[in-house]
Parts: sequence; C-alpha cells; structure tokens
Amino acid sequence: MTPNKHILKWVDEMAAMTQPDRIVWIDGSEEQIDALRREAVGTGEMIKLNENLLPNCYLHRTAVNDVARVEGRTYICTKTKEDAGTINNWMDPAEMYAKLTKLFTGSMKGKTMYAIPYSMSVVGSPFAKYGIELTDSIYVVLNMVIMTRVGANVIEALGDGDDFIKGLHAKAQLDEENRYIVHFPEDNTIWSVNSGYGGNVLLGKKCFALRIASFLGRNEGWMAEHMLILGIENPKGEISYITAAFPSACGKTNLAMLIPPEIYQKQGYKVWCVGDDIAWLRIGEDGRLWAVNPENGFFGVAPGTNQKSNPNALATTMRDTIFTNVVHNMENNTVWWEGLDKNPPKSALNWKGEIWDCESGEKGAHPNSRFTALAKNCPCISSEFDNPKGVPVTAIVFGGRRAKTAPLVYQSRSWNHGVFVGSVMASETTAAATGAVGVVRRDPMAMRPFVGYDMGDYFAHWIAMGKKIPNPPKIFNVNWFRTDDEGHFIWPGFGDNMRVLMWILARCNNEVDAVETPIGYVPKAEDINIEGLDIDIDTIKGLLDVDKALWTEEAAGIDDFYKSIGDRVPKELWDEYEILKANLK
Ligand code: GTP
Ligand code: SPV
Ligand code: MN
Repeated sequence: MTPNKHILKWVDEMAAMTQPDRIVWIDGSEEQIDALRREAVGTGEMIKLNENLLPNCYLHRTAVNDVARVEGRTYICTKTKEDAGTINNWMDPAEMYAKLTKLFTGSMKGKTMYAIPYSMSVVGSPFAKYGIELTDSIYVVLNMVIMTRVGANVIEALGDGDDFIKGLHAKAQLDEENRYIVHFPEDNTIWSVNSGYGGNVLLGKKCFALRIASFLGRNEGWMAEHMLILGIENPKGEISYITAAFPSACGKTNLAMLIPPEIYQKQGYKVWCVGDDIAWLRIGEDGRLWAVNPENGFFGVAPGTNQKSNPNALATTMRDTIFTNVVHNMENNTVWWEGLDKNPPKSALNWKGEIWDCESGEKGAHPNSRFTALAKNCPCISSEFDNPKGVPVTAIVFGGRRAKTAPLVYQSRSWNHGVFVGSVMASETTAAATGAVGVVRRDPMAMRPFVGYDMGDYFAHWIAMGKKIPNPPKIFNVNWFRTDDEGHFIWPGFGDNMRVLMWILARCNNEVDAVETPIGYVPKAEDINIEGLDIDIDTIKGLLDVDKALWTEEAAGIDDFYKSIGDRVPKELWDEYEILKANLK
C-alpha cells in the first residue's frame, strides 16, 4: 500500500505487538467496503436492514457494558502532569505505554488488523490533518469510512513524511476493568483498548479531532472545538455562519439541521448545515475567524429524532447508515427508538437483542443509541461543506442544559467576557458518557472531556486568539432547557431556536438594542419573534429573566472551579469574575 518508511515501521511495530494473522489496508473502494459489510453480516457483527425501506443500512449492537464514552478511563499522557492539567486523567507516558503494551500484546491473534488511512477535513486543504487507525474491528472500519475521508489519496498526500496521527485500537476482551482511551499528544499517538463504542474507538472523532487537535491548535495558532456550524441564508441570498458549543447530547445535531419556522420560511430564509459536532477554526486572510467541519458524517443521537424534531436528520439516516443500539423492528426489518413515533413495533428486539415488549415500560433503544450517516445525504447540507477554506464565523454560541439559572439567550460584552462566559458554562450530564445523568457540572466550552492539555492553558489560548483575530465573532450564550415548576421545558426549542439565532444575527449586524444585565446583554422581550408560537410575551420575559440571587450562588462556585483548575487560569478571566461579582452587588 505504501513505501513510506515511517508508516511501515510503525505498522510493523504495532503488528509485532498485537500479532494479527494478516494486515489489510483500507483503500476506501466501494468493492472493498462492500466485501467487509458482507463479512460483518456473515459473522453477525452487523444486521442488514430492509433494502427497500432502508437501502444499504445496518444495525449493530455493542456489548451491554460498552455503550458510551468512558471519561474516567480517558487519559492525556503528556511528559509532565502539569501539562495535562487537573481535569484530565494523567499517567507518565512510559508507564502507560508499558501498561497498555501488556493489554495489546497478542490481542489480534487469529484476527485481521485493518489499517485505515484517513483525513480530517478535505485532503490537501489548509485545514487537513491525516491519521492512520489500526483496528481489529470491521464495525470501526465501516464507521470510519462514513465519518472521515478514507482512502489511498491520504497516503499520497502524506508522501514520505511522518506528519500523521498514529491510532491503535483493539477490542481485546471488551473488559471494562481494562478499558483505556489514551492520548499521547507529544507523540501524535492514540491507543484505545477494550471498547467497541463510538467516541472510544472512532479515533478520528473525539480522540483526534478534539483532544489531539486542540493540543496541535494551541501550538500552531488555531482552535479545535466541540461545535456545530450552520449557515442562515436571508431572502437576499446572503449567508451568515454561526458556530455553537453545547455539551454532548445537548442539541448540536438538532440545531445544525433545523427547519426554519413558517414565518421565516415564507420570507425566504433557509438554514444550511456545515457540521454537527466539531469545528476547526483558523484566522483567515480577511481577519475573520473561519471554520471547517473536519468530519465527513454524523454520529448522532437516535432517541428523540423524529419527523417533527429533526426531519433532516431522519432523512439523512434513510440510506447508507449504521444504527447502533436501537430497537430492531422485526415486523419489517427496520429500526425504531423512543421518540421516533407513537407506534413502537409489536414484534421487536431491544438494543441488547432481547425480545422486547413495548408495553413493558422498559426502554427499547439505549438512551445513547446512535446513527452513523453520511453528511452528503443530509437534505440541508451546505454547499460549503467541502470548501477547503471553510466558512467565516459571525457568532459563537455557548449553551447547556440548565433548568433555572441561564436565560434563553444573552450576549457577552467583549471577546474576553465571552471567553469567561464559555469557561464557566455548566450543564446537566447526559447519557453520552457513562455515569450519573442530570447532575449539573462545569463543562467549559462543552470541552471538559475533550481538551488535550491543561484547562487553564486552554482558556489562555482562547484569550490569545482573541488578541490575534482582527474581526472576531461576537459571543453569546443560550439555554433551551429552562423548566417550569412541573419540570416541563418552557421554550419550544428545535426549529423555533431559529428565533433566538435571528436575534443573535441582528445583534451582530447592529440592528437591534438590548438590555444590559449583570451577566451581559439580554434581548428586549419584544425582540424575540413569537409570531405563530403558543407562547406570550410574559413567558419570554420569564425566560430572559436574570435572577440575581441564583446568579450570586452561581458566581460563588466560579472561584472554587477556577482554583480547582490551578494557577494557569489567565488573569483576564479572574478580572471578568471580579466584574461579575461587582455587577451582582
Ligand atoms: P452529541 O452527538 O452527543 O455531541 O449530542 P448533540 O449536542 O448533537 O445533541 P442532539 O442534537 O443529538 O440532541 C440530544 C438530545 O437533546 C435529543 O434527545 C434531542 O431531542 C434533545 N434536544 C435537542 N434540541 C433540543 C431543544 O431545542 N429543546 C429540547 N427540549 N430538547 C432538545
Ligand atoms: C459526544 O459524546 O459528544 C458524541 C458522541 O458526539 S461520541 O462520538 O461517542 O463522543
Ligand atoms: Mn459530540
């Protein structure tokens, strides 16, 4: 496959350790991929779904103990503990290599090792970064082919260089006690063992495009962020781009593909999806910040996806899709999940493959069940999706799940204040990672699980970028998840979130006033368009309310949080904290 000595030497070493029976290079050709699909169906690793209703679609079930990212077993192994920071798990690289070598040794005996050359973002573009993932899993190969740009042209682009991320993955025994997702940023290396699930094993995604890339971006002057990218086209045909960082399972895919409410559709507004999970951001020649989506597909949350909430996502999954841990509808060999429709199949298997009675009260699909689907199959995919230059960013939006404190939307006073707002973000935990669900925790920039170095240095990088961007995006915060006393969401959300994005763009274009509060600028209630909604202006006033008592409590936690990160939190952010406290007095 390649004469590149660096690649050959590394693959030889990894093969000597894992001892596969054979090595197969993935060239990305349809023939090869189709043969792998057939092989996976033959062994039961994948189930071929109804070709008429879901052409080229497959169902896969992971082990029951292996259904989400494992933050407790995810490590950043830099030479010094200080460089990994206080939030990341750390171990000395030599010690970790030794520990994992034991787990990898002989792990591929009797198996095939697949070598997947892939590119994050368009091959040859200024943003592009290359990786090779070695894996013993066909499921990983077939997902990587959707999620990244896989093929021989990556090897060509590498030439005889060694500038690629070395990824090694083995399912081994899927042993939870020995599951490790480990990054060695200083060696451009990722080792993942004993898992077969999504973010743990599709090494181009969270491991490379966020953890390793954030480390590279800090050193090279760019940013890797957990952000969707969308474009709003106005009736004149002008498109403004917004990026938004929400924690896992907090609405990125949904916002990225939203269908405009009728009032905007009638005027001729359109929304285009550039990306739903990850943005790489660089300063353009015009002095603006430019974004690309380094991925090639979506690894989206299935439950809750339906014809009303996200018809574009649903349409995207109608062909060429791999479903993981959803319900198998045995009536017509299709799939189902909670929130798809009100007709759960009568004859069905749950995500574990057991006979499932939809009346039992037990969930059929795992809450973190997912679809892996091609971006190019999305009806609203942006014409700029493949543009190697990316798109210019007008606004950056942060947001999380907060039942009370955070208002529907507010704008920061400046870049540094915006960085402060992102840095103190908090959100309720979700099923996207193992552990308790619904617990409020700090999740700076939605990157808590994904920063490949010290969090204080990460904040400092944001501050430094602000100084370097001549014409930076404006920074906002949103919260779709405020609840009433009975725990119901007050804001309708989904497509109607566009009403908030329209205020954000109006602010960026200096078209609308705002009200100054201790935390930043909130809209005048009448400036959020509620035409066609079942909500009155008093409800909007309530959603925009900044409760001083709640915020005083919120602010009290910031001191501890920053101190827990350590002494690398930049002074600019401590200054913003003092301003917030003074404003709340
Ligand atoms: P990851 O892929 O884990 O990074 O998640 P994500 O941020 O892309 O989240 P996604 O869009 O898949 O949404 C996750 C869950 O939030 C789904 O169950 C959605 O139905 C729900 N959700 C998304 N947007 C909204 C909203 O505006 N309001 C409410 N109430 N729920 C929403
Ligand atoms: C997330 O958890 O933020 C995801 C899914 O996008 S995973 O790829 O598993 O990380
Ligand atoms: Mn995500």
